[in-house]
Amino acid sequence: MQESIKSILENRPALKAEIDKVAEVAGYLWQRGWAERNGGNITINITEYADDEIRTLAPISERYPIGTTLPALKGCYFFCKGTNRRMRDLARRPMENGSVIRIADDCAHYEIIADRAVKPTSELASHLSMHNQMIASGNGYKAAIHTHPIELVAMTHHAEFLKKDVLTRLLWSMIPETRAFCPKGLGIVPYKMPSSVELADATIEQLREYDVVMWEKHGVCAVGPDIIEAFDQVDVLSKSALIYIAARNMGFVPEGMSDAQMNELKEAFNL
Ligand code: 2HA
Ligand code: ZN
Repeated sequence: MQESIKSILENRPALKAEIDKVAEVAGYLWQRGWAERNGGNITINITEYADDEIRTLAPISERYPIGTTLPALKGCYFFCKGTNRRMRDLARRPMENGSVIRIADDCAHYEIIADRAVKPTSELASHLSMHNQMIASGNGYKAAIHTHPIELVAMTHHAEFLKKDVLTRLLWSMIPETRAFCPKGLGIVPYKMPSSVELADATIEQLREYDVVMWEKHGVCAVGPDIIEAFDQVDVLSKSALIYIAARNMGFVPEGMSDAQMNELKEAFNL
């Protein structure tokens, strides 16, 4: 097994453009303080860019188990941040801190095909489960992000905020953008062991209803048509959390927009 010499991105501008977006978002996560050390991960479905040459590339790793079987992923290709890699390094050198994987025909294993044998994220089971569900639902989403936004994680340390849709309503009511641009709100997954299949299963359960899912005392997952839009959802929620905290720091509980004001937005934006 030999690592490829030339990058899979060479002469593939459309694929490179998607990887450039991953690098851009990785930089934002680091700048926000949401990505300490190796914290967080990004995966994107790049199957549409897998031409005949990519499909015949020899693997550069052994076959690894996903940990679960995901039938909708047959024949799919993903770019994944590497496990134990830093988000800030992914921002500068994506192909050295992430890799392209091919899902095996049994839908339970994968192999790395480019550029280097960088093993994918420890949360691969959750990420691939999210992609499996997105493909099965036909929503056209291609990106999944997991990150550790300080204020949103802090909010999950309060039992009241873990009740269904309490946090959604609170965050929606802080500023109109959040109601408009995170229209489904956020689901909650009670604490589970990081990297576990139980966490993956609980996450996709919530994804049936929401595009953003909070992992209690750990972080956020979000999905979207591309990685920029997945990031934007977390960004607007985080902005709302900061407004709430700023108000509490000034010594008052923020009033929040009224139900009538939020419904007006719902109708205006056709949400
Ligand atoms: O990849 O964030 O949840 C590091 C993590 C695990
Ligand atoms: Zn994490």
